[in-house]
Amino acid sequence: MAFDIEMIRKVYANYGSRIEAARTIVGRPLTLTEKILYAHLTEGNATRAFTRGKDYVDFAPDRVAMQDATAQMALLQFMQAGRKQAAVPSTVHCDHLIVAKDNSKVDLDRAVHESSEVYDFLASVSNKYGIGFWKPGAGIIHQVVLENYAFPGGMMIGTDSHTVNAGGLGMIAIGVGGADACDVMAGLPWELKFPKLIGIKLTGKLNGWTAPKDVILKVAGILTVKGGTGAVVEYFGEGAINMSCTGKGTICNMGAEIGATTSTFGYDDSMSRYLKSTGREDIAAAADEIRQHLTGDPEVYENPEAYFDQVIEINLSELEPHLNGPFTPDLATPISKMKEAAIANGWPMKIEVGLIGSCTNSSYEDIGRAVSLAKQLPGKGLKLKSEFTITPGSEQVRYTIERDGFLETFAEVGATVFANACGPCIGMWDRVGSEKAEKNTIVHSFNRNFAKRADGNPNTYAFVGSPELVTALAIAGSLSFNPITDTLTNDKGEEVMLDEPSGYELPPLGFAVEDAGYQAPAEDGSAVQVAVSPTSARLQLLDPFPAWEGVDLKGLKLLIKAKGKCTTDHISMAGPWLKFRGHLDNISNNMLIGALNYFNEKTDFVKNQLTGEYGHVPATQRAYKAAGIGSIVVGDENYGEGSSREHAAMEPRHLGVRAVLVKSFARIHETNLKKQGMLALTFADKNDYDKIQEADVIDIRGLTEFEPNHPLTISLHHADGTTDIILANHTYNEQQIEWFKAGGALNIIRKQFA
Ligand code: MIC
Ligand code: SF4
Repeated sequence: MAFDIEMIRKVYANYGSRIEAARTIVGRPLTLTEKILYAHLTEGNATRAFTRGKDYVDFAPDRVAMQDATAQMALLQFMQAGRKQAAVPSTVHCDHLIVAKDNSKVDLDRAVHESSEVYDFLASVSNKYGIGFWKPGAGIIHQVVLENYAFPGGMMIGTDSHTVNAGGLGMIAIGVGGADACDVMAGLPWELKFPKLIGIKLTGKLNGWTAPKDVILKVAGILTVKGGTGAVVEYFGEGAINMSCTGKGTICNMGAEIGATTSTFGYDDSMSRYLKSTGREDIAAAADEIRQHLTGDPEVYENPEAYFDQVIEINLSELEPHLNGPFTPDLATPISKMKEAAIANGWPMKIEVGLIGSCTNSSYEDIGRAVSLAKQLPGKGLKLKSEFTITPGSEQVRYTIERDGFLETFAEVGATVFANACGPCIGMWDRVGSEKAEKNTIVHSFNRNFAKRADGNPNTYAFVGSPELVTALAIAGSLSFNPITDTLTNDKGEEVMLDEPSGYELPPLGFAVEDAGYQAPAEDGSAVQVAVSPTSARLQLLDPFPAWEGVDLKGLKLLIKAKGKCTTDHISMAGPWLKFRGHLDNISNNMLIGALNYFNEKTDFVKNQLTGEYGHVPATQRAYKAAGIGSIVVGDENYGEGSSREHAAMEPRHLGVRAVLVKSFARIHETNLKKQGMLALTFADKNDYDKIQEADVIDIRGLTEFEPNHPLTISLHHADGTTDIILANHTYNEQQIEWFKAGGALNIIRKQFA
């Protein structure tokens, strides 16, 4: 039986009437996205139609998911909210803290030993507050959620940007910062600007070497890393119906890489098959009963231009396999053009490592198709030319692929199987020799490939592709290989071709698992003690941030003017820093160390305006803090792109940065800044970015009249005695202005429950 089936039945019982009310109010047929959103209004039945891209709306999500690296901060905040139990079904997943080095068993044992303090903390908080706990080794949050918790038509939030993966099972699933999760677990509404809608019509059918991954790689190429900002992407058409549920998950997962709020697909037979094969016949039956509500209205899909803000059409029958990268997930190259592109750009042709798995691509189908290639090696007289690794997404998948002989085949060709965890995808990869910072190429089936992400080496060129393409490339060992047209020379000197990959959508013998790694919480957790040692290096209870002092902010120093791409990986790096995710002061020592200083093109090297000397960003900021001086961070386009980690907002807050002024923001990061009581501002005129000088002293005016839709005024006092006055826009609504005034949203919740 499915988890929380009663909750799901309750959601479905109201579905028809909620959608009817919405259709009447909106006065036209509805997209799936609108149906799910209107069915989850805090107020119940819709009483007004919302304007996309404009209205802030209160929603009541059905559930919350958190992974260990973000759950620590989310739960430290939740512990202050004064609730006895999480108000909605919630789960914690231990997946981010396991370093991939030797093999799954050794790596897992090491992690359990090294991170026991954090795991014990998460387990006891979960136990106390009625939260389901998935132990280290159980799998990656999004795979475990897809297998156990996602349900068509549901709405969830999760403290990880790839929460959107659950769109593969027809949910609206959205990545948020821990403070948002804290609100929902505290029973408060969750606020989101009503999204714009991008419709993607899929025609035809995937075939040969092309995989679901190629759909999103192509979409990323079209829309770029910013193109989905503020929008939900809804896929439809016969191509969607022809695709597996887990393939849909892959597409939705990587929707995070185009900045989309989330992506989703209408309920269909592939979802029903997946639900049944993962032991959730009850959900499939319940969904079948309200099937028409769990997909967009037929009029919408017949005439999408009239209902979506933007429509893209992709013919799957003609789609080519793609490789995206390096350094950004939207640089899309069809495999037939890769050789040319690599030569033209000087990308290292030789592939050192191929890595498959991750939350994006570790379904039975993915691994099965990859194994179908590995199986060909002995018969064709071929060997892997690159190293090859597999990170299964969950213990259920791992157990099943072991039973079905896949792992044995991988072992025979010399592949390494890492633990069921994020591993190399999040820089938890102890890669031999990476400290030498040699220029080299890797290919993987993960979703992100920002500089330094996988192994900390800025000279690793990482390309993203489907598991089957990554496997073929690891066999060939070269970026120039196109498996559709090219031959490989075997051990007898013959030219051979790889046969097209093939595999089952779902395990013919069904999924199996011995210990999935789940730990249910106590019925009544009130007696459970949660201990945080005051001397711990990894956990630190939170002190409330101070409230706004009630006056304009004057005399702020420019901390850094970041140039170009500044993702959350640049602002709060992962990898070795993940171990401090529960200790705000310690993790603050990584603040912005990856951002490029506009004035000297160096990372982690900024001018301390008090001494005139150059130094590390965190140390410089600590000096300002010690002197009681606020500061400001300036950034470029899509600042804070990437992850949901609120550390990227809490660290500057903790160290005394007052405002972040950029050309544009990524959605989750902007909200995270607001939640933590920071000023998140954008240049009214993007050219004003050029007016910011290295030794500027900055005032922010208009805060005493801070109100929605009114820009603030910024004075830039330059070192030469001149001043520029510019305007800064913001998207704060009344509620968010209250967060700013209170010094952070949590200060308000604390009072409510005090
Ligand atoms: C990521 O893929 O970058 C992460 C690590 O999963 C993050 C969350 C985090 O930083 O903990 C994400 O995508 O939100
Ligand atoms: Fe983990 Fe990578 Fe997925 Fe993030 S994208 S949840 S780090 S596997």
